[in-house]
Amino acid sequence: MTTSQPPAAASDSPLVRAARGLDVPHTPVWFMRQAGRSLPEYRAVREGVGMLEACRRPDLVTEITLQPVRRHGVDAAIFFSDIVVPLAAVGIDLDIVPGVGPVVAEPVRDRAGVERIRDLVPEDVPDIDESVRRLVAELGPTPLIGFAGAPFTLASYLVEGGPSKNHEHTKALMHGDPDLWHDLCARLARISGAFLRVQGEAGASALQLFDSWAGVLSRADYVRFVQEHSAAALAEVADLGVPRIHFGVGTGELLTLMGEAGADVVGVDYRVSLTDALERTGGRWPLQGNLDPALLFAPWEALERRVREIVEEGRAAPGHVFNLGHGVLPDTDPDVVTRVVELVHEVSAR
Ligand code: 1CP
Repeated sequence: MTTSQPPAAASDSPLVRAARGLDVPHTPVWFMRQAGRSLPEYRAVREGVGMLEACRRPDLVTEITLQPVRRHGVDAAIFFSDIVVPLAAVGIDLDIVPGVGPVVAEPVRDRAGVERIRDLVPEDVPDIDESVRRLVAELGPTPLIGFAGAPFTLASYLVEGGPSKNHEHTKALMHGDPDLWHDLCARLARISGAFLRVQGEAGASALQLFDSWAGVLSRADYVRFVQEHSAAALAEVADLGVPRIHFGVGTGELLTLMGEAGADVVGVDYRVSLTDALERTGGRWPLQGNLDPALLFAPWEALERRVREIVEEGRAAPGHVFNLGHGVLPDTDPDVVTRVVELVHEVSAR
């Protein structure tokens, strides 16, 4: 597979410029989970097609990724896939169960389980390469954001066997057998890095590492057990020269550590204001965030006030990409999402 550069216009888009700390015509905005159940056109396309299957079909991936761009006029597309797609691609037996999330047939809790996890090679995911190339061609000046799950969040699904509130098996393994934990995370970092690289080499304009569940860790545990592995995944794509966004939920205490893992942009969830995030990170990184997704259900006046505040707070950062603090909730009214995009563009126009 040959390496493709992102289109020049996409590399000079508001999203990429903000991520590099350059001046922008308006604050760029996109939403985590902007494709998905909140859109009737998504539900129509997904009818009768399993999630993992949908992620491996370039016709569906292309269509679903483009839907929110057409409908909302967002400043970036996020590649339609899932963090467990590369795990399935290296032969781990798992499924994405509707209403639940990823479920792993045999949770990974011992050396034999860890040793079965092999590296991802581009030949495992030719469809991902194809989907990204098609999308980059269709999107033109709109940047495509590629993504992967970070080692800790991936490890949590593998060790717990599915979604978890307390991550008890994961933390037990981490503290009980640090060598095995580091071996597991080193393998996941290579998979994650390779998955990012496939998307970057096919022309994605930015890459986001989702460490969604890292917020359950103390700073000390993050440093001792996680940071180096996320850093390894991010380092795998450093030479591509596209901005790398590093995001987690409830990671207010970890923002600087996540930046120092090698990010160009630090994602902030709604629990910490952008002003506080800026202070905590010392203005070292552009920030992405951080509207509470539940506020999309609030009366327009309340939502508008909050959007304006976030845009205003973001002006003080070296760069600001407007987003939610986490993903769009399934019952969100899509028209409200479109209105927020318009409002962000209007109030931030320079
Ligand atoms: O059948 C369906 O429609 C299932 C719902 C769904 C969707 C639409 C899942 C299952 N994944 C996705 C797509 C998805 N997953 C995207 C699409 C692109 C976009 O943002 O528009 C992305 C970026 C992801 C990444 C992902 N998957 C994360 C990180 C982001 C986050 O939300 O924190 C995580 C944690 C997952 C695991 C996962 N996959 C699906 C669900 C419901 C979950 C979460 C389960 C849990 O609570 O642990």
